[in-house]
Amino acid sequence: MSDDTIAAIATATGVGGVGIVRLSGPRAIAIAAEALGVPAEALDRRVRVGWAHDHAGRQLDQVLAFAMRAPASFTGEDVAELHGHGGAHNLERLLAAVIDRGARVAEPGEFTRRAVASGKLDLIRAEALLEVIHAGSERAWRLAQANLGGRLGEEVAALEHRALAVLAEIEGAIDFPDEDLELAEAAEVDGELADLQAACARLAHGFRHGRAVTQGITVALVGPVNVGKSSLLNALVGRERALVGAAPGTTRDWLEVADVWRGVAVSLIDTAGLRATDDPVEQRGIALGEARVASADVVVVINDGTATLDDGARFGERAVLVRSKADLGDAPAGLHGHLATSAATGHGLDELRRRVLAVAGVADQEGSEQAFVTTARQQALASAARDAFAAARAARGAHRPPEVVAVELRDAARDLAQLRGVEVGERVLDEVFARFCIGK
Ligand SMILES: Nc1nc2c(ncn2[C@@H]2O[C@H](COP(=O)(O)OP(=O)(O)OP(=O)(O)O)[C@@H](O)[C@H]2O)c(=O)[nH]1
Ligand SMILES: [Mg+2]
Repeated sequence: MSDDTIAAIATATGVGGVGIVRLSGPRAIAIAAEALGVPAEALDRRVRVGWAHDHAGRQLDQVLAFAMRAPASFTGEDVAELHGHGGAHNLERLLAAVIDRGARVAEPGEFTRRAVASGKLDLIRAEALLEVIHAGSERAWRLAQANLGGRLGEEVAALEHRALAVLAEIEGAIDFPDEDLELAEAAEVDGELADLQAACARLAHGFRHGRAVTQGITVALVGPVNVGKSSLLNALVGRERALVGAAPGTTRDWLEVADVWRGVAVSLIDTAGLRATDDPVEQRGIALGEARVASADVVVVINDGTATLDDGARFGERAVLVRSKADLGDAPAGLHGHLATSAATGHGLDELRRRVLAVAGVADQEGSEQAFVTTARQQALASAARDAFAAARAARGAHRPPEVVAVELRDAARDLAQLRGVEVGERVLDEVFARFCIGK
């Protein structure tokens, strides 16, 4: 339990009907009651209307106030809330009124951090909470809510439990060296280790999906001048966003358009057509586009059959090869393997969206009970657990002493525990909660 009391505006800044100043810590309820000029008990189990006053006794705002006693609160500590009228200045004054009475301004994510510290939330659910708040698409929201509901945490806890069960078997063999594992038991242990390694590998691999769904993906359209990149962008987003022209070199800057494909946020980038040019402005436009393409998740390489062929090899697995203007006739030789599309008729656009999402790692369908990791922290620990299980299997395969296998299994179990947030260091917590806003 912390011995200081924190306070922050918990609602978004700006104009709103209602805004909330939240306090947590040992003096939370006393401070809120003092601001209202009522005894602390007056806020227990009832919502109270009253005028809040600043430290000098000046009337500030009419508020609703109520208290939640530890441990029955979000943070697990005493919590009080003042619901004032929305509006940045009004809420700043209410916040100042509780700071003057001894609370301190909360750090970003500090309320949630206290909830984790008091065991109200595990770290995975705290991370999911952040994702619920930031969810910009239906799938991001659904995935975040699933993890907030405990889906990922439960799966990880189950894997950890199984790792500890195998560890117990192995340690039995250490304690009673004469009783080597029976053949059947040994096969069971090996099978279980293979399953655990596979499950952790699946979790680690699922990060591509989790990240794409949570953070959205960027998709760049590239190709020679005049092949129809801007037309394709307009057709994909269903409105005239980029300038289209019959003359080559129409697009000179790159531009970015937000869209949503199958519930995933997509940032589409149109680029200046590639060609050799002496025009310094056009050269600069091409260079800026290339810099943006370098960080795109997926690169759609477009050709209409009249331009030099580009196999997109420099983009590796990020490339999706597309033939444009398919309405003009059959594929010229060399473009047979390319996905045929037409901005004019809409042909092939759905398939293009599907392929782009697949290249970005978005699973076609989220299995209803499948869990996904969504942060780099989670992925790193799932990978570490996978590797530790692999090392344990290798040690058994090489008939190393059970002590060696046990060391690897303990590592795997510790990685899984840390994934859930057990015994993670302050530095990791600092990093996780730095991404939160103040007041959460
Ligand atoms: N028939 C047909 N014409 C198309 C299609 N897409 C684009 N065009 C035409 O091709 C020309 C170039 O289109 P843009 O979309 O400006 O091509 P771009 O690749 O963005 O060109 P730059 O910005 O100059 O590099 C225009 O005259 C378009 O009308 C298509 O699907 N079918
Ligand atoms: Mg263009």
